[in-house]
Amino acid sequence: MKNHLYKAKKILDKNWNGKFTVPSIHLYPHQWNWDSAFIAIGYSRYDTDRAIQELKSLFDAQWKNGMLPHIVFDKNNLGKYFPEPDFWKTELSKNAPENHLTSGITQPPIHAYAVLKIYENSKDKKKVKEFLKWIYPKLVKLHRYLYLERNPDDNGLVYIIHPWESGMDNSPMWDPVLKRIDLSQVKLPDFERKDNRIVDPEQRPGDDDYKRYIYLVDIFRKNRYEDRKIFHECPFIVFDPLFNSVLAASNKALMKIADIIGENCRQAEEWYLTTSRSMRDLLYDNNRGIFYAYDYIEKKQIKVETSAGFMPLFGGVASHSQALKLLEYMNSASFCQIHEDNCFAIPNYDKTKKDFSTKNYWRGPVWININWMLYQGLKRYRFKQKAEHLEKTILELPVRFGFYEYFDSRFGRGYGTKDFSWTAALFIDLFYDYENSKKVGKNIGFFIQILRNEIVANPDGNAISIKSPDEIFFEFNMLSNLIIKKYVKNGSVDYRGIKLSPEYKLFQNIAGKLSIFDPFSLGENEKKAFLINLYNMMVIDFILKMKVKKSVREVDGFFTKIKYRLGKEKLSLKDIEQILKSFKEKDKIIVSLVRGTQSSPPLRFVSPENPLFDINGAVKDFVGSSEVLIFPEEKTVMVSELLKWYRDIFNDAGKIKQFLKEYVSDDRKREFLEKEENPELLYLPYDWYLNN
Ligand code: 9WN
Repeated sequence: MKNHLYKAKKILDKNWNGKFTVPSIHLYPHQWNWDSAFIAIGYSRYDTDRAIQELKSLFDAQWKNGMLPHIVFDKNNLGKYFPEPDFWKTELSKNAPENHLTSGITQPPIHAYAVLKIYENSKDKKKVKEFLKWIYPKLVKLHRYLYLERNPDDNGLVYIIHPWESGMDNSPMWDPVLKRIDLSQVKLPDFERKDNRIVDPEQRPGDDDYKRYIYLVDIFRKNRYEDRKIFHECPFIVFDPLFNSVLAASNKALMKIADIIGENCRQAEEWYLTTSRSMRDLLYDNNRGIFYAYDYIEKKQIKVETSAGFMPLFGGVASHSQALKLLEYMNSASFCQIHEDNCFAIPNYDKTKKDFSTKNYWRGPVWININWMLYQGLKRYRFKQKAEHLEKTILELPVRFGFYEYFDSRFGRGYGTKDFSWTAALFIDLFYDYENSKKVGKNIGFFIQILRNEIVANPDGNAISIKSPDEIFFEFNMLSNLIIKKYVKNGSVDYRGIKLSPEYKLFQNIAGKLSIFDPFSLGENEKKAFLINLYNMMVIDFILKMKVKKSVREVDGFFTKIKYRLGKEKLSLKDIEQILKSFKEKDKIIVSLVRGTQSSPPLRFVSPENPLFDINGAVKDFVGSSEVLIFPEEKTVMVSELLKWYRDIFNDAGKIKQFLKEYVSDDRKREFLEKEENPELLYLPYDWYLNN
């Protein structure tokens, strides 16, 4: 993947014109508003100066009333795009900037969010602080403009006046509103599209949509871009869940920026609270489990389900119960279920709708920026498994198919323009994220406890009277199952919750009795399940007893020096692993063990009745996670370093191929594993961070 990081940076270099980065040289040869914010996030990982310059150029063209235009035109590059300044005629507005040519509408205000990222990712905080001081008043001015001019009910819901303002131009969400615009009696200004000469028209918005886009711009021009007048005349006045979620996320970021430079952040906090409250109240539909756009003219929700409806996760707007419903709907056949065949991240529209299209622009394909925001949202709400799955697919798409503008939601193929800037930039961002998370634990930055002598972690439990082996077995299973059910959500373990729980107290008592229990007297299935559960529960117990904060690596000897008395023996995690390696499913078992790390599969209880079912489930999760990346086009398989440690089991690429084949859900990948004799095998670094 390093090679692709290089390619992504090269794309940004190619699209950089010395002042800003165009989204694409051919199709979009000017500066775009939210594109530049995503691009700056990518730069912030390796070139702070460029990231800053990108946003400085954009904000130089901010309107006098605070509006940030959706396009800033490159005067040296006119004539290649439509509509350009001759059509927008923004000079009609008293608010347009003097030294820049711009469009007259805006886009989702993700800039404060991007600015904070630049600060967080920078090495020279002092220098970036200067930039924060420069841009902070401009960000406030932008948000103030939205809350003053676009907030008709004063409830924090901000409206957009054009589909281009949503960034999701021909989203099916806008159909009901656009359809109401009757053009039969209207004399439209002359115009000529350029986009569908560069890109296959099948992948672009239709002419009916374009006519309406132009009709709306004509209204704005006639009203000299005066918001109050446009509000009364424009047939498209809509509360967009994406726009408002992005605004909420940016308000949160603005609060942090204010804090860093010593400004008062009360206003941003108030904006954040009112917008999110109103979104929860007015845009959410509990039956469907999604947020809808709201048609302000008809005063009703627009019941069309698109990825914008999940954006309240990104904005931190959704309540806990709403977030769970969003996850449920997002992770279903309507969008993309983990392990679903032929599923390439979250498409832009519900796949089960009859007008869903795998290739038409915002009517079904997969977009990297949208998936990147959903990934951030899933992480924010700690939906670990889904977040990981998404991270992996986002990274995979450009590697497999190229850095395209959008991707076919069924076959992954790239559409729109090639070498698209935000695809490259957000790939870079995720790549660094991914690499950094894998480095944790290798870097001995935290306190290390070196265990010289062995520790027995299950001293004799006198608190309970002697129990029979049967009772011990029963209670051990019951308590392990209960703890996992109660304190593991989406693969994350709530260690603090376990520590304080009555179940953990009881578990320790029963663990103290394991010295009178002989696991070797159990039947084959029961023994297998017991030893796996024991391993996983010992990991939890050791983490708590050793007061591990970030990683089991804080304890040198975690796997070898801490032991449980079991029957007549004292066994460490390594010893138990050794016993487990004697089972014929040793390959699956090794992969399914939960070592208290981010690279482990989500913790589950293995049932003594049918252990293989749960073991298979864990392996499937592992193969579906970012621990395994398969690139048929590049004839490459990347797997967790874990498999390298167990070379005695996974001795070569052939064995690994064989192993993965059974669990891969994507047809193309399975086919590749079946056919390819010699795939290149690369190992991914192990993520030692705690799975909490
Ligand atoms: C109109 C630049 C922009 C993105 C938008 C995307 C597309 C423009 C177009 O390209 O819109 O603004 O001509 O289709 O829809 O999100 O910012 O990449």
